Amino acid sequence: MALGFFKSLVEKFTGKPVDWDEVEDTLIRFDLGVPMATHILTAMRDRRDLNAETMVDVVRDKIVSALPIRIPPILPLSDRPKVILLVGVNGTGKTTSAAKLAHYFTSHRHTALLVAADTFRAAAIEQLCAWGDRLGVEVVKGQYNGDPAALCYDAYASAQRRNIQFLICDTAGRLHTKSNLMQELAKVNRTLAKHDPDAPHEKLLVVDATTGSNALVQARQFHEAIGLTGIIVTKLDGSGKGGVAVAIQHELGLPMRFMGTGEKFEDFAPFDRETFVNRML
Ligand SMILES: Nc1nc2c(ncn2[C@@H]2O[C@H](COP(=O)(O)OP(=O)(O)O)[C@@H](O)[C@H]2O)c(=O)[nH]1
Ligand SMILES: [Mg+2]
Repeated sequence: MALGFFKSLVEKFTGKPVDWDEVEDTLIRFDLGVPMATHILTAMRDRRDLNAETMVDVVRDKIVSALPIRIPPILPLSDRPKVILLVGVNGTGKTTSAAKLAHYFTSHRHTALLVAADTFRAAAIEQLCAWGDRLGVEVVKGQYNGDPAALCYDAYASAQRRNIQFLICDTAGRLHTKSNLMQELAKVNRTLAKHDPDAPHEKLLVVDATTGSNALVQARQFHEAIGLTGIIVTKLDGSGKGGVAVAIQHELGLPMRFMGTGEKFEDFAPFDRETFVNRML
């Protein structure tokens, strides 16, 4: 059964010949990326029994097989904090996702500490502190305009001293094209690595599903600059279907760790292939 996004296409082609241009346009609007869209089109052309319904089956099959069945959960380390760094461009949902992650871990009986390492905007520090109050999770904050690397370094020491399992660092939004800001992130990483050579253990790019294929460009550049370990896709409750996450997985091999589906802290879940694909189609 075709749902939502693909429904109009199915209605259009039921009992009619396939308009390949229209199919291609629809696939492009999925933000799956050109290689993936081409792969799907080829598979469709190879189907002898192609009709509106089998067309959706092909899309589903191809998307499903491009995504991992299951992504291993992020588990705590036994002897030291696990550091999760959230990065991305402005407004994608980093601060909200930091709070959601803290809630996710604490609701799984783990301990977490948030770090307000977006020192660019005073409002960002307040925003994270407000989340911390609401969730009962402590927030380490520094000076407005302070050095985020030094702040993360100190926060790690604090987390380690108190046996906190997860240290979640929010960072300032930055354009992937600004190399000085990318260097600042690299410095945060180097500084954290002085405590633990493997830290940050997770470097997650937060991408907004509504920005479409631009998220793939962001992923390429952040990955090149700091070596990402995965992505969090936000605003899947909006008009974006998150196909770009499939493109990012396909091209860069970066798993989608979590899905954000709203502004509340509970609108957040680990990646689940079925849920994701059903939402998409
Ligand atoms: N609908 C929706 N809104 C979200 C989601 N995640 C974040 N937001 C909203 O997006 C806006 C920017 O989020 P914020 O966390 O401040 O982004 P940041 O600049 O990357 O830190 C805020 O209004 C959030 O409430 C989501 O999954 N769904
Ligand atoms: Mg923020």
